[in-house]
Amino acid sequence: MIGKRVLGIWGVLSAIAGLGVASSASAQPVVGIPHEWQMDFPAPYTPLMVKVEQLHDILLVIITVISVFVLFLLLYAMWRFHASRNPTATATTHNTFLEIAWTIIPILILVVIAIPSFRLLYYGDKAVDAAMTIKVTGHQWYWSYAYPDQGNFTVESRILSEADRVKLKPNQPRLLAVDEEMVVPIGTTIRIIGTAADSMHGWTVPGFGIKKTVIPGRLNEGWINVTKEGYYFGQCSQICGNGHTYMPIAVRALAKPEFDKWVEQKKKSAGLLPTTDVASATPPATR
Ligand SMILES: [Cu+2]
Repeated sequence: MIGKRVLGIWGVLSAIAGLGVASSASAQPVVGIPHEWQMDFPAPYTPLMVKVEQLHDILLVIITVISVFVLFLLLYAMWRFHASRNPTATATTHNTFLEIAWTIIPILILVVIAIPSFRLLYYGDKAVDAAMTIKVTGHQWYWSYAYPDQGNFTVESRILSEADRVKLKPNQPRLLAVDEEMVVPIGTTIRIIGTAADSMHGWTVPGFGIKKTVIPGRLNEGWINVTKEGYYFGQCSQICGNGHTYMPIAVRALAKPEFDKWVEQKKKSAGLLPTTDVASATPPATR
């Protein structure tokens, strides 16, 4: 049953991939998206998410060892001190060695957990040598992305309207697809500056390991460095009002030259560049 279902999912996924290739040669694959029967984290597509998963794997080992040890103690106590095997209970109340041990050992375990946790928090906190910045602003109920290093144009990103949703393309998952994605170059350290225009929102893309609460009047920083071209999806993760469900996050990661082309096009439509390469026959009047 499950095997059949998994096969079904793979069938659908490969069909989607196939359609994506067929519809346009330059179409980006859908990469960062949850899938049915998913267990564990989404696959990591930034150095930060790789480290998040590594920390998770260490913690999983530690909590498993602790849980098995406590379970063993419980079962042993139930067996060893059962009334039939131990009819007269002792009046022991203190054991200095045990008390010191069960205080010190958990402290050491917490320190062992705290060191990589703090290291990871600071790793994700500030971008080091960022090549560019994108300012993310949460609105009720859409996102806008400003590109200050590319001429400061802004892209507004809204969920596809109900009318568009009936004819979704393969790279447009329902309730996650938007009219204009945030576009980023791959292999580039990008500083993400987040703020909000009205209420608090949460800019969260699971495949990137980023989850920034964005707050009006404040700037919060994070960074991404996407390793693979494609579409990535996330959702607002801060209850922000009745449109909270309908402000998905879609990111399109492109190779650097493709990204530069996209920037040129955006600059032109924002009036930041001349719309043609041909010099004007009538030069602007000089004072
Ligand atoms: Cu929101």
